[in-house]
Amino acid sequence: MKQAGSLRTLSCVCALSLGVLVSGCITTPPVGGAAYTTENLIKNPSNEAVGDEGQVPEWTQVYGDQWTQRFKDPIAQSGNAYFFAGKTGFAELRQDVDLGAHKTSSRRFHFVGFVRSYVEGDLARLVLEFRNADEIVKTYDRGETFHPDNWHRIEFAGVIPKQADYVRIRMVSRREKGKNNDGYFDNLSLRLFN
Ligand SMILES: [Ca+2]
Ligand SMILES: [Ca+2]
Repeated sequence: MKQAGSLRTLSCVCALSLGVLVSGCITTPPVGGAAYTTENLIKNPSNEAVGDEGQVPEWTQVYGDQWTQRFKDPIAQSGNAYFFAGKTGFAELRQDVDLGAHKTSSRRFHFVGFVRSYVEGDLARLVLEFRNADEIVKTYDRGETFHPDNWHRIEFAGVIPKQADYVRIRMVSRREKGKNNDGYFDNLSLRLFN
């Protein structure tokens, strides 16, 4: 779907299924009357960017070296592709988002991401860590999830800790059966607001 540039980061592909909104459209902060002060701060947030062989643009492979785009079985939550760890037992992909430029203008954050698993039992976990050079100031973590039937929305919101200089976003997947590590991720967003 082609969209004007200014709209693109604040919108996503919406779909109505049986009258129920099933997409991850994120247009307002989870606080009444508030408005976002930033666009999505995560780069390549939906794994639509094509990288060099063995690379996922903007993301660091902490565990596993087969992170890549996956396109079907299941289809993506947003766009054409999503994050897939390949034939690895345990895998982690991470991105650090600098808060420095935004700390004086934004007090709160809103994170949304989608996870899914293959039916055989592999697990997907999304973690948000507010950090500085010395320590992890605050962690948001729902633990390992198993949602084989649909994309499951994980959402965190709160006040940005004063001591935090950046946010580390971690996608962690663990294989339980088969060759592939089938904990999937898609359509991540991190926006700030007051
Ligand atoms: Ca995607
Ligand atoms: Ca598997």
